[in-house]
Amino acid sequence: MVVLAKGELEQIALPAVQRAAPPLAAVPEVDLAMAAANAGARAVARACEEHGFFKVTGHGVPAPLLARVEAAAAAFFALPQQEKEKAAAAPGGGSPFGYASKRIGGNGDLGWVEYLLLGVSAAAPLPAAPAGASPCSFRDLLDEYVAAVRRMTCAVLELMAEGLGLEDTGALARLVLAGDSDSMLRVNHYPPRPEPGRLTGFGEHTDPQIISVLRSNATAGLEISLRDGTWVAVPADADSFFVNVGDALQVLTNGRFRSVRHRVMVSSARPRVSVIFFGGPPPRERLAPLPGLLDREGGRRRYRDFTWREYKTSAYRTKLADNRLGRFEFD
Ligand code: GA4
Repeated sequence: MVVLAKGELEQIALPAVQRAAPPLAAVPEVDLAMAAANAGARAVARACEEHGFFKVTGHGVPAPLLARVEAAAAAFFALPQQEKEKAAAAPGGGSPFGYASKRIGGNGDLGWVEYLLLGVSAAAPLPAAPAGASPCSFRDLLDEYVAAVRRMTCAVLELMAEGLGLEDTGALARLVLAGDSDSMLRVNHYPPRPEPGRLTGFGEHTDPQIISVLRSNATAGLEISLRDGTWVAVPADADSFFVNVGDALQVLTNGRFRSVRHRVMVSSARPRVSVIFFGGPPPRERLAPLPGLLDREGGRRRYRDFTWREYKTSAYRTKLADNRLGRFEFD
């Protein structure tokens, strides 16, 4: 990673509180393998209402696949800067897709991170592989990973629908399985901090999509904001996945599930690598409370009607920390 130019580091919006956040005492956890027998749907719904966040164990994504992805990601980020930048120029690459370093989005946000961002819709042919030592195999590997994680994501979405009491328990999963689902994969590399202290790796934000499914190496850094605004650190866990409720799911549940504000702080001397699958709906999809939900909630809608395309266009014009749903809320 190129060292930041003098003065550039100061532009990284560091949170006012530099003290380490206390650990989240009880991370809500759902064992997918046992969910049916274990009232998993109710536990998932509770976690989504309270935190918009939970851990998934028993996920069925093979450990060797996780290890291969982690090793390939580490190898990619270890390439010379020039090689990595070629990935951004690859066909199908380029903003917002491809490789980037320190710059997050197009509106001036900076973080102590470099990353690959790829479109991974369920059916469309995938863009060309990023350049690198063995680019084709890296892209192929990521495709294999996405297929496994998408399957698991759908199982989680079905539990959410069941926990919401929906008759149609496939309603959420279908959005992510659609051939034109607007889903993405992000591979983040947070280099070790250059000097003691805490740096903002990825500033606080909510994810715009329906669901984000994250895995990281055994390095801490992820923090979430609780309902009362307190930041808590999520203990590292390289074997499990973490699920975030995104803005679109908050809207689909009329505010019942909470899109969780989160960030990544870099305080470790070890590099952190995370891989996140963002499950998004098709662009034309109208985001409105799921059928059956409103009847039970007094019939009052919290958000006006909009499509995912409309929301995404608006979200991509915002700064990372902005409240993106605000302008879609009824007074
Ligand atoms: C947050 C979730 C995903 O990482 C992402 C991010 C995107 C980007 O990095 O380009 C955004 C950010 C994310 C939210 C608001 C906009 C868009 C940066 C930014 C300032 C890929 C996404 O879809 O939205």
